[in-house]
Amino acid sequence: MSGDNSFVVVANRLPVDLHTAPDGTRTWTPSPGGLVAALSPVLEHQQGCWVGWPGVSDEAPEPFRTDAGVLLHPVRLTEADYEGFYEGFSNASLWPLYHDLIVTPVYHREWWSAYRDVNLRFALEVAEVAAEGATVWVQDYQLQLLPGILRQMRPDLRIGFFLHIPFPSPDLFRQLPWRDEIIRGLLGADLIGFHLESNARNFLDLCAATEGLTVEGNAGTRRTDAHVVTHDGHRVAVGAFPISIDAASLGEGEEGGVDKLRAELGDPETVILGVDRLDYTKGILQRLLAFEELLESEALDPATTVLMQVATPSRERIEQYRVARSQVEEAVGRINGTFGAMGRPVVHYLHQSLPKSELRTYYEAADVMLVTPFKDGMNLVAKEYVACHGDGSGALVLSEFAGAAVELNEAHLCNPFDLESIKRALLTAVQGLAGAPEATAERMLAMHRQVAEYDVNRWADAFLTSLEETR
Ligand code: GDG
Repeated sequence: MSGDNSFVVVANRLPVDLHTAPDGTRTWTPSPGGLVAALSPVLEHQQGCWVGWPGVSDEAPEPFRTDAGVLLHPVRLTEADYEGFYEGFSNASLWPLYHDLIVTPVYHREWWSAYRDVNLRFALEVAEVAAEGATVWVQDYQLQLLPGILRQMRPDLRIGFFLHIPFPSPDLFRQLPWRDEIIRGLLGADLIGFHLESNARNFLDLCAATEGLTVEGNAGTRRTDAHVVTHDGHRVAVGAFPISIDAASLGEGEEGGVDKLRAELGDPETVILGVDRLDYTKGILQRLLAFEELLESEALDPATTVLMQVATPSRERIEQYRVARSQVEEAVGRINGTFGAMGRPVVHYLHQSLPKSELRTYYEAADVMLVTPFKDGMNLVAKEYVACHGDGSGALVLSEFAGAAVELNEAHLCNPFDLESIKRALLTAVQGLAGAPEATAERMLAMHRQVAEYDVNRWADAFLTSLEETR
């Protein structure tokens, strides 16, 4: 069983959206995104293939080529698959476990069995489309069994795996009932990439403590000095490859857009911004509470300060996401009830996904960006904000627990578990804009250089070069 694609990307989600016209006509259109942008050059150059779920249960279009020649190969998932594999095991078991138990993970045997089945189905599809000796790049926590299954089916393939979320410490990981299967699944790859050296070290420590595995070397960034050797002699390289953004995909800001937005907000002196998927890992409630306390203590003035929070709808059928949403919305209501005026809220809140161009205007307009996750693999929002402030304007408040804090260490770092720490960082950032403009600009420019130099293409190149070197 083999196809004719020499480069195959596999991700839970295929980069397509289903559009239904008013007359009911349905069309599948390629959807842009950071990962697509990063991988497009290789995919297009090699006329590669992307395997994934098209985003709608119980149906899938026939495989089709994008205008640029990339083959999109859908994997059909039933509603039951979606519930057990995606909402259940991926997002109610693995997601909280890998984000250090911010909420309690739930483990169900039926979810695990759905996860195994779906990983097997993905493997069958990949085995069908991949050419002899092809390079296959598997993305993220939904597909951790795929490398192991694929290696058994197709030992000729060169398999890379990248984890987009953190990898927890061995002590936490060991609570997973199917820990051995996951480790073996991952070790089917030739190269396993994480965002940070600390994630890679967690994985290496876990392997070192697992019978039959030996670990050589230490994890490096954008290179692979570390290897895990399995009992049958298969060598798996392990490294840290911090993801970044495609500055070009942020597009151009709308001419005059910033002035228009600030006027709509009532021309405040200070605009503070948060942009997140509505996820309990992102610390949205905590930042609202910190903002509220600063208003209460009159450290911030509601007449001259506004907070804009964009919370993109996410995983809405999972109980803990519903709870997170209602807590956030209750806080927004309370803060506006206390500190707003008619027609002049102090928190502007959207529970919607905005077009990228609009998001860019928000980033440009914001004096302070608040990024306060309890745990985050990287956090691209922080990097996108920095990318929009190449003129040195603005300030970034960033959680120490976001992967991005390793590279963006000129941000105002805070501990999101400590409201006082968020308050301090936010206030320092706001006051620094007027009080220490040069130092503030220097910090932003240093971060901008970092993001401009290590963009998402560097990430993809570094990973794929390391993967080639394992041959
Ligand atoms: C996972 C990891 C890691 C948000 N709202 C809108 C919108 N967005 C875009 C942002 C950004 C992306 O979504 C979010 O990326 P993050 O990195 O911040 O967070 P996750 O979704 O949790 O991503 C994370 C990432 O994978 C990559 O490896 O960094 O740690 O959790 O690009 O701009 N985009 C549009 N409208 C919105 O309203 N168009």
